[in-house]
Order: sequence, then structure tokens, then C-alpha cells
Amino acid sequence: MGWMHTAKFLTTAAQLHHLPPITVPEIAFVGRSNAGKSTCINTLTQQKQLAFASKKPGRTQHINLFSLGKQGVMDAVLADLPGYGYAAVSRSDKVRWQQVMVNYLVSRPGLTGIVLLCDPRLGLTELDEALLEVVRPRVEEGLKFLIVLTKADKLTRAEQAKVLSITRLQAGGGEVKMFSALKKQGVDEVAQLLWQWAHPLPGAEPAGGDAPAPAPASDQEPEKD
Ligand SMILES: Nc1nc2c(ncn2[C@@H]2O[C@H](COP(=O)(O)OP(=O)(O)O)[C@@H](O)[C@H]2O)c(=O)[nH]1
Ligand SMILES: [Mg+2]
Repeated sequence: MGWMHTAKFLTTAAQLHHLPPITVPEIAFVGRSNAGKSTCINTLTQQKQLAFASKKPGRTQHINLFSLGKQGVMDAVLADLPGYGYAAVSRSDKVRWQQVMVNYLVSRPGLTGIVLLCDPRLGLTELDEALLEVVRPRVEEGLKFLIVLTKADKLTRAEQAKVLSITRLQAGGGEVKMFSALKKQGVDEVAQLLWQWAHPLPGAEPAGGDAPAPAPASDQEPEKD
């Protein structure tokens, strides 16, 4: 999926009001620390160092934005939000970060979709459930929502099927996909879905922000490799 590979670092901000206004669809990646978020972003974009800024767990509490778009024309933005639930972070830092994240999820204009990364061996934790509650009103208004179950290579086929069906019940209508960076499982599927979020077909409901002109059907990038 060539589109994801166009990802370029755009900017970083410790506070919401320092983020630039974005006029293209923005897709946020969230999840517990160690869920596999950086690895997922790096795998989708095929850029090993892209999500490096958030590598040190809980330390780099910044929102990092990456631009996407062919021929240098930005048509979407990925937002990498720091992981939550890291035990070694002080309580005041946790509270501060929670506030930034909640404010971002509730009020960021142009936010089109959220990808929640989750280690299927843990399942959705209390913190993930709290996040789901925070975004529920926006999801009901059309915000896209995907749960990516990471590290699928750690599970047997039967375990994958089981956790998929349980998580689908918990996702309340949102999509759930299995993913393995190691085995390259689910990579094309997730990339395809994010493309569709950022390029809604004519007549589809708007999903926040100003949607760009829809791409012609021939540009819908059928799955390759
Ligand atoms: N086996 C396996 N390990 C993974 C996968 N994705 C991430 N990991 C490992 O899980 C740990 C946390 O990953 P990372 O991307 O840093 O998580 P983050 O804190 O959510 O950004 C690292 O040791 C990764 O190598 C995967 O698909 N398969
Ligand atoms: Mg990370």
C-alpha cells in the first residue's frame, strides 16, 4: 500500500493548542504503553524510525504528527499519541497526560478516525475501556474506530479467533483486526481501511473535518503483495 509509505514527520507538540490546525482527515493511534503502537506505525509506513519519538515508554509525552500523501500533496495526517498505563510514570504526569489525551480525543477538529492498539493477550483493559467511553459520543456521530489486536504471532489460530470475537462484542460496532508486525499479518487490511477513512466515497457520511475531494475508483489501491 504505497500511500502509507509516503508518511513523513510533520510536527510534535506537548500540548494540544501547540498542534497546527489540519485541514485534511486526521487519524489517531492510541493504546497502552507496550501494546505495539510504534511497531505497528513503523510497519504500516515501512519506516523503521518514524515512530521513534515515542519509543521510550511514557517519557516522550508528545503528540507526533505525520503527513501522508502522494506526489507531496498531503491528504491525511497520522497522530501518534503516547501510550498510557506505564507504571513507572509519576501520578502527576499520568494525570497531566490523560487530560491532554482526553482533550485531544474530544475536541480535536478534523479527527476522522481512531486506531486503538491492544495486546490480545491482555485484551481491552480498564484504561482502554475508559478511552472507549470518552470517544463514544464522537463515534456515534460518525468518527471511525478500529481496534488493532497486535502481536497475533503470539497466538494460535484458535486463540486469535476467540479474542477476535470477544473484542468485536466489546467494540460496539467498531472494526477489529488482527495484526502482526513480525508475520506481516493484517498490514494491507489495516492500510486499506485507513485509506478508505481518509478518502470517503461520494455520498458516504462525513466523518469530521473537511473531507478532500474523493479519489477516482482506480486510485483505491487494491491489495498488493
Ligand atoms: N512478536 C511480536 N512482537 C511485537 C509485535 N509488535 C510489537 N512487538 C514487541 O512488543 C514490544 C512493544 O512494542 P512497541 O511498538 O514499542 O510498543 P508501544 O509502546 O505501544 O509503542 C516490543 O518489544 C516489540 O518488539 C508483533 O507484531 N509481534
Ligand atoms: Mg511506542
